[in-house]
Amino acid sequence: MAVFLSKRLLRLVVLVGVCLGILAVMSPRGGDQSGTTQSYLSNMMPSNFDFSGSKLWGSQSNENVSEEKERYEAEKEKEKEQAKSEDSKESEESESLHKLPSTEPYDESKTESPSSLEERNLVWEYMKPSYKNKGSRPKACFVSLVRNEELHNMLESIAQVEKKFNKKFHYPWVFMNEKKFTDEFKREVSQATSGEVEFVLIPEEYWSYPDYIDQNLAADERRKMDADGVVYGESESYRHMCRFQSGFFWQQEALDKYDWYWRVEPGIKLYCNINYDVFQWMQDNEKAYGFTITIHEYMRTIESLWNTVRKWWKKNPEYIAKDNLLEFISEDKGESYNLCHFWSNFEVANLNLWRSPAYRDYFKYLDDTGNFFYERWGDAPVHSIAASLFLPKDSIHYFSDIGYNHIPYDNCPLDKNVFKENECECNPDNDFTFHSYACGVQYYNSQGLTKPNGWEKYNN
Ligand SMILES: Nc1nc2c(ncn2[C@@H]2O[C@H](COP(=O)(O)OP(=O)(O)OP(=O)(O)O)[C@@H](O)[C@H]2O)c(=O)[nH]1
Ligand SMILES: [Mg+2]
Repeated sequence: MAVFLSKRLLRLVVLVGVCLGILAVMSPRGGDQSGTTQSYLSNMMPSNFDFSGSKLWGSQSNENVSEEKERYEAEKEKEKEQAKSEDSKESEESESLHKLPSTEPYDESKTESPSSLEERNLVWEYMKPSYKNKGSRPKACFVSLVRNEELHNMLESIAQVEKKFNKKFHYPWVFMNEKKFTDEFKREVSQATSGEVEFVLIPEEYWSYPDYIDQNLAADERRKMDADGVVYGESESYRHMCRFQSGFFWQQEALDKYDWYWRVEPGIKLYCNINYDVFQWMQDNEKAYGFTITIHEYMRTIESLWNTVRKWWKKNPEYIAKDNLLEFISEDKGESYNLCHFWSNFEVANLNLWRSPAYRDYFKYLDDTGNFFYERWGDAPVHSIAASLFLPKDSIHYFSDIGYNHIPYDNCPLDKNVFKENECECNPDNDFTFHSYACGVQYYNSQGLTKPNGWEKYNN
């Protein structure tokens, strides 16, 4: 019994000892127990827990709470610093020879939640419904972003388009402007067109600075670009225009009823008759983007564009088409941008390309950098990179048969039969396609097309 009692006593002593030990370990460095308990608990709380407003700490003195708040703030600062250094590591990585994700097609059998599957559908899947209209008249229009002062040049363009094409097809025309069109403008263009016309006053939200733009910084950068002699380097409106053409023209309500658009700028020329319905041909042959002229961009205007695209690409590999046209825009498998793009003053394209979740996400990602304003990103490289990455390459089409001029370059058919049949009024010697400043060579190579005989003589 005594042995039994003393054993129990011993166990009790050990137990008490252990408890005291634990208490000793937990005892406050500065003798403030409550503070320690709080800090112990704070390790278990989510780091964004708001200590100040919490009932949990209701019994704490204000001093303890503010001490803990300080510690919390310090931790938050540390986290921010870490996140920053991770970000810069990431951008270093993307600048280095880091492999981009493969261009394997998106695996639809992947078990994803329906909503994310929907959002991440391939661009082609998104565009598919518009091709169900095959064989019927396409829902199509001309689109011109234009200023009132450009009325005369706009009338010249309309006359060209009507004479060479639209007098046979009567497609409607949508004119857009961030300022109200004058009555004179409306009257004159309405008389000049053979289809319906619509005038869009662009809402301010699409033609103004987003609140995250540092306008002083933007002005500084414009001054620098101007000093460097960059075309439109100083222009604020040019930047709004490029951003609008990249991300917003296709969002204007007036275009909701259409699947197709043909962009026409003031002062362009069409050199040849176009005897077929270009929209119908695009639709019925499952094309998505058509162009006439390719060209290199000025590096100075898009210095950070490619790195931004690469970062987006890494985050969204599902959107990249397997049989894309990357080779047109990059000669080292995406490591760098070769500055090639489709000259966007002429575009015949499916609006659903820009409406797709992929393009919306891509545009937002680009726009969030502010570099439409701090640099001078053009809608031509922005569109061309997207089309080259998102579309199957056989849905991109070069209209070698459409004689076209936007000062100072010509697309003039080199094929003698096409030239004759369509009564072209241009000089093939001036054709820009295979000029070294153009990107016809890169385009033909990337599409696996045979270049016309004698193309080399243009390659100066
Ligand atoms: N409403 C409006 N349209 C504009 C403005 N700036 C340009 N545009 C239009 O946007 C399109 C592209 O502008 P352009 O000035 O031709 O740009 P660009 O083709 O790069 O340059 P250029 O070689 O000078 O023709 C044209 O259709 C212009 O009419 C603007 O401030 N307001
Ligand atoms: Mg122009």
